[in-house]
Amino acid sequence: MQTTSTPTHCPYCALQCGMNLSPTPEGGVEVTERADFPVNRGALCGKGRTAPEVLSSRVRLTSPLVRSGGTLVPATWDEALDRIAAELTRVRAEHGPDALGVFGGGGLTNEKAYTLGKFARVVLGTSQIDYNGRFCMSSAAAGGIKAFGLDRGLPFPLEDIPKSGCVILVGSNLAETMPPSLRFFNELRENGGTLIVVDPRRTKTAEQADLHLMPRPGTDLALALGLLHLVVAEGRVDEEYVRERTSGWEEARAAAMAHWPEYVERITGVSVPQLRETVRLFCEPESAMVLTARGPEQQSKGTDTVGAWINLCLATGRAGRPLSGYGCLTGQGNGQGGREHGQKADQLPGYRKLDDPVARRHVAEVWGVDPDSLPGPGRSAYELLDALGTDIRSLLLMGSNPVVSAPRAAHIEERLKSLEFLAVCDVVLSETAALADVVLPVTQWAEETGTTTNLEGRVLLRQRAITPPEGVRSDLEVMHELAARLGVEKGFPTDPEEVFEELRRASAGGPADYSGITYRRLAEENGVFWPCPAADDTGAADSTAATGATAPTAATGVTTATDATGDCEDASLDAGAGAGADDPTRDDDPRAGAVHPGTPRLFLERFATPDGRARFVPVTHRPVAEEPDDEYPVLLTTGRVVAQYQSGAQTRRVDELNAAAPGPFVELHPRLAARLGAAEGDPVAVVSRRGRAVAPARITTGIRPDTVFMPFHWPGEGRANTLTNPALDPTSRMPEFKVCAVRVENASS
Ligand SMILES: Nc1nc2c(c(=O)[nH]1)N[C@H]1C(S)=C(S)[C@@H](COP(=O)(O)OP(=O)(O)OC[C@H]3O[C@@H](n4cnc5c(=O)[nH]c(N)nc54)[C@H](O)[C@@H]3O)O[C@H]1N2
Ligand SMILES: Nc1nc2c(c(=O)[nH]1)N[C@H]1C(S)=C(S)[C@@H](COP(=O)(O)OP(=O)(O)OC[C@H]3O[C@@H](n4cnc5c(=O)[nH]c(N)nc54)[C@H](O)[C@@H]3O)O[C@H]1N2
Ligand code: SF4
Ligand SMILES: [Mo]
Repeated sequence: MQTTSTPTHCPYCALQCGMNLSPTPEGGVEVTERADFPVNRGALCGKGRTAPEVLSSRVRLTSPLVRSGGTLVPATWDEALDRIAAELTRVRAEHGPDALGVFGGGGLTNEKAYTLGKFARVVLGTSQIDYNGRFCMSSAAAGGIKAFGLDRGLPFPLEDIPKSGCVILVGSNLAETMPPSLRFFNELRENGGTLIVVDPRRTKTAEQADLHLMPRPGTDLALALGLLHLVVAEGRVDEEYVRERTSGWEEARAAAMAHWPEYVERITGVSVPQLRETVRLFCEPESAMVLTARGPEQQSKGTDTVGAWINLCLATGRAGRPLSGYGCLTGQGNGQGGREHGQKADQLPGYRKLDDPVARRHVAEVWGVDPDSLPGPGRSAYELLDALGTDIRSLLLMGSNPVVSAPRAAHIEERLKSLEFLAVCDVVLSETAALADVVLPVTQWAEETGTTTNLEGRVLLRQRAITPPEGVRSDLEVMHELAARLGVEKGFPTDPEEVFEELRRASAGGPADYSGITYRRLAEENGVFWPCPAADDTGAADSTAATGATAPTAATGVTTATDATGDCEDASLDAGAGAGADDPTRDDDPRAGAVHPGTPRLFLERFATPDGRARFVPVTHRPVAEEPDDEYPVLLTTGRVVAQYQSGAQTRRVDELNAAAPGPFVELHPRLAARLGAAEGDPVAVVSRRGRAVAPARITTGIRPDTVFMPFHWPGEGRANTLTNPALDPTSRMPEFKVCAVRVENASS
């Protein structure tokens, strides 16, 4: 046990709030305030504050478990690892490497996500790897890559928000999902800026807004197009910006013009005067932003929807300019870094594409393998889970709990049960781990060092603060041991810093370039924004001269932009002046003179496309995958509550959080409740084409009468994902978590 307090970051969401961990006299650890981290300045939500409770061996796994005679029984590490290695070897011999599935998570550190991707391709030789981030921000990522040539959730630090003129927050309930960030929006309003919230529910976030638009779920695409129509009709297009900095305007304009305000009002339920007011508030100030979260993104047209909101920003000159831009509020602790380093089906480290021959050569060289030995792209998360028990015979799962969180979860649970072999690494016995043949108990945040990349693109160091309990090992140790048992003795180090050093080299020159980042810098600088090329391969002096900035404060990293179809081209990115750029004179990197300051602000002079211009995407509205009908007349949408995290595997083990949010519920409008004859707290059944869920009614006028809402944090009878529709976005392969057709029944007996 260390005796001093250790600065680190929360294990949960993408804000990655800073916190100090201090040992207690009883041998535990407590969270104390860490005011120096600019994202939360000491503030924490209840989940972060109580996170140490999940470190306790009272709630966690401390011994490997192996299934024997139908039940999971404690086993030694050697028994458990030998069993996994034997099963993977058998399945591969019988069915080929693509019968081995791997599923990761956006909560895993960069080091783990990187190693998992390498493990799948180098040790198993399988293409069948994907991760839960596909269920999270993949539509925004696809939209960002199409328009800007690059996907980094926010192209600016959160600290810019209070200085902007207007923010439209589309389908984010950040008052519950990222509570400390609410401060930036309150400051925006104190400074005279406006906050517009788009959400079918009057959430805690919507309550803060100057204007709350309450569209029908699944209609954000039409809404954004209607706003763009009005921007054109009212002569508010920034013609010069469109000419100088974008391409494709004519097609996008023509597509938007087909979306008349009255037509959009009919589709969305947002009135024409509200549409006009939104356009006025967004266009009048000097600067403005659009931020999306899961509301508009978790739709079968999420990529197009994000594209439509980006078009609105581009037409009005509100991207790649100070205090303006489009951003996605990424969700998981390492939701950003987790999507950059190769646990995604089509990806290699550094946000490179697996089907790009140049990228394959580069990464294969770092890995010391033949580029031709690397498999090609595999299936997306839902498609992978859906193939379990058929093409995919075994699964190694790390950092996700799909029994609760996957769409059409009863079906996915069946697929998991039909596997020949399932191995799960987790800190607790999650609902998915409970189905496994082997469960490995692993170390977690406070017990191990590693990096995460928060929603701003800020790479952070989480430091080990306490000694893990007897019996657990890290995910990196697991992969090291399995690699050795499968005949790969080298290349799977257990020391996170050693992994990070390799990740730096693998990412060098890629869109998400970490090569200039070291653990030492991260500890000293409170994080570094990528891209951050190593000083020796930036050519900093030359490229800054080219952008006219003063060297080396705005060193420009040359990078490889990847478009949504997988083509790679050379393009350069702008490094704006900003927080990380304050100290241009650092010289602590032993290898070089000027150290790259990192890139807090992207696109200020060019976008990461081949011609430096942002691309408009011509999109038109289309309906949701499952429109209501006589049998299923109501829309179900799903999401989160403040006191529970995701599948609840961790937070449902904390008493204080369970007291605050004890179980599932169905939020419904009084008019719908009256039709059912249901009173507050009565059990109501929600039935979709996938199944039936029952939970107590929570009656509120803060939801549209045609819509019900369920949080998805619980298994069992009230599991929201029993109902959800796995209809996928054609580009991002994101399932339509945010809207499906249901019928609601009174379930009181
Ligand atoms: N407390 C808590 N915090 C979390 C998490 C958690 O599980 N619990 N998870 C983290 C993760 S991984 C993520 S991804 C983020 C998610 O953060 P958010 O995106 O803020 O969370 P959600 O509740 O999924 O969805 C946000 C809002 O979308 C609205 N919505 C539903 N349908 C639509 C629609 O069709 N259009 C629009 N415009 N809005 C719609 C919902 O009513 C909801 O209020 O939160 C992170 N933080
Ligand atoms: N209906 C509906 N469903 C949704 C959503 C929605 O809005 N509506 N949102 C979707 C979104 S955005 C997301 S991100 C997913 C999230 O859903 P999941 O992928 O299920 O995410 P978690 O519940 O965070 O699961 C993480 C698991 O990893 C374990 N774990 C934590 N740390 C570590 C570690 O270091 N190593 C290992 N090996 N394990 C660890 C945790 O104990 C937990 O069991 O849910 C999706 N599902
Ligand atoms: S807002 Fe997110 S990062 Fe901050 S304390 Fe809460 S869960 Fe942790
Ligand atoms: Mo997420």
